[in-house]
Amino acid sequence: MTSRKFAVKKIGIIERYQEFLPITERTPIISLNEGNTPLILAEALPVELGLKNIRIYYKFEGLNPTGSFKDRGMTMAISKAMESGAKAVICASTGNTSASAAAYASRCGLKCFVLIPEGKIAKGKLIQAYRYGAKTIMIKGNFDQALKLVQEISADGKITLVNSVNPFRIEGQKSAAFEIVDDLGDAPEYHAIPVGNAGNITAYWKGYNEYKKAGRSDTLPKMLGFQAAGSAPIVEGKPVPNPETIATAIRIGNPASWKGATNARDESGGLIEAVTDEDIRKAYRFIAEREGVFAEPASAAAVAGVIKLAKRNYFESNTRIVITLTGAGLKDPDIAMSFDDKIECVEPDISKVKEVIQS
Ligand code: AN7
Repeated sequence: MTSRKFAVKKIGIIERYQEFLPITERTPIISLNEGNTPLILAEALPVELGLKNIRIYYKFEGLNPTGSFKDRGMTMAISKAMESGAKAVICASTGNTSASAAAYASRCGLKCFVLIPEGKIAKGKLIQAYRYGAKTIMIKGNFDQALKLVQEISADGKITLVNSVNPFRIEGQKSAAFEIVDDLGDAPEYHAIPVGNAGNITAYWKGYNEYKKAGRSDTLPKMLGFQAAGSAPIVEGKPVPNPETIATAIRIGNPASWKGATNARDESGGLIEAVTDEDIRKAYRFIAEREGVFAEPASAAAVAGVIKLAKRNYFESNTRIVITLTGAGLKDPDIAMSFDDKIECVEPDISKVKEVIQS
C-alpha cells in the first residue's frame, strides 16, 4: 500500500487563527471544522427599509457544525479541557451551548452534563444534546438558576464548566469578528447582534479590537446589541427575575458577561436596546421568506433591531452593517409552525391540488 494524502484538510477556527488564540504545542485540537461561515449580502432588507448606499450582511452562524456560533467557543473550551486532563464538562444552557458542548465532548470521549430549563428549550437543541450523548438534565426553573447550579457544581474543579464564563469560550468566539474583517477587508461600521448571556457581544468586541491592534483592520464597528423586551436586563439596568420571550435562546435575566456587553456598547459608541416578540416574529419571517435565510428567533432579534434603528434613521449612508445570525432555523420547529399560514393537506386529486395552487 502506498501512503496517500487526504485531499480535505481539517481546518477549524483554532488552526486558522492560532496566532490569536491561547494554544500551545500540547493543546489537542478538538474540532468539527467550525467557523468559516458565509457573510451573505442582504438583498431584500435594505430595499424594504429604503436604505440607499448601505450594505447589510448576514454572518450566518447557523451553518456551524451544530447549527450555532457556540461551536467557535466550544472547540476552544473542549480542547483546553482536554489539555488540562479534564474527564468531564458541564454547562447550563438555553439550548445551543448544550448542543455544542455535547457534540465536542462526544468527539473526544469527555463526559458531558447539561442543565436546561424544562419546557423552554427549542426541540432541535434538546434532541442534539441528548443524541450526542450528553447526560441531559431538565431543571424546573430558568437558565439563570441552572447557571448558578453548574457554577456551584464545578467549583471544586472536578468537572470543567464550559459556559461562557470559561474564558476560552470567548477566545474562540472572537474568531467570527476576524472572519468578517477578512471578508470585508476592514471592520464594518455597525455590528448588530442578539444578546442573551452576553458572551458573544463581548467576544466580537475583543476580536475586532485584537485584529485592529494587529494591523488587520483600520476601524472598529459600533456594537449594536439587542435583547428581547421580556428579557432585557441590560436595557433595564437590573436583572429580570422571570424573563420571558419566544426567543428562548436569549431568555436570560442576569447575563454573566453583563460588563463585557456594556463595555462593548460604551467603548464602541454603540447601543443595547430591546425588541418585542412581535418584531422578532416579523424579522424571523422576513429573512426566511425574502432572503432565503432560515435562522432561529434569537437571531432574528438582531434583524428586528436593525429594522427598528433604520426606521428612526440611525444609520449613516455609505456604511456597512453586519448582522450575526447566531443559530439555524431548523432548531426550533415549534416556532416555525406557530404562524397562521398553515400547510394545506388535500386528497391526491389534481383538481384539489389546483384549487390550492390557485387560491
Ligand atoms: C441562537 O445556549 O446562552 O449573548 O445557553 O443560542 O453570548 O449568550 C445561547 C445564547 C444568541 C445569545 N443567539 O448569545 C445557551 C445560550 C442564539 C443563542 C444567543 C444565544 P450570548
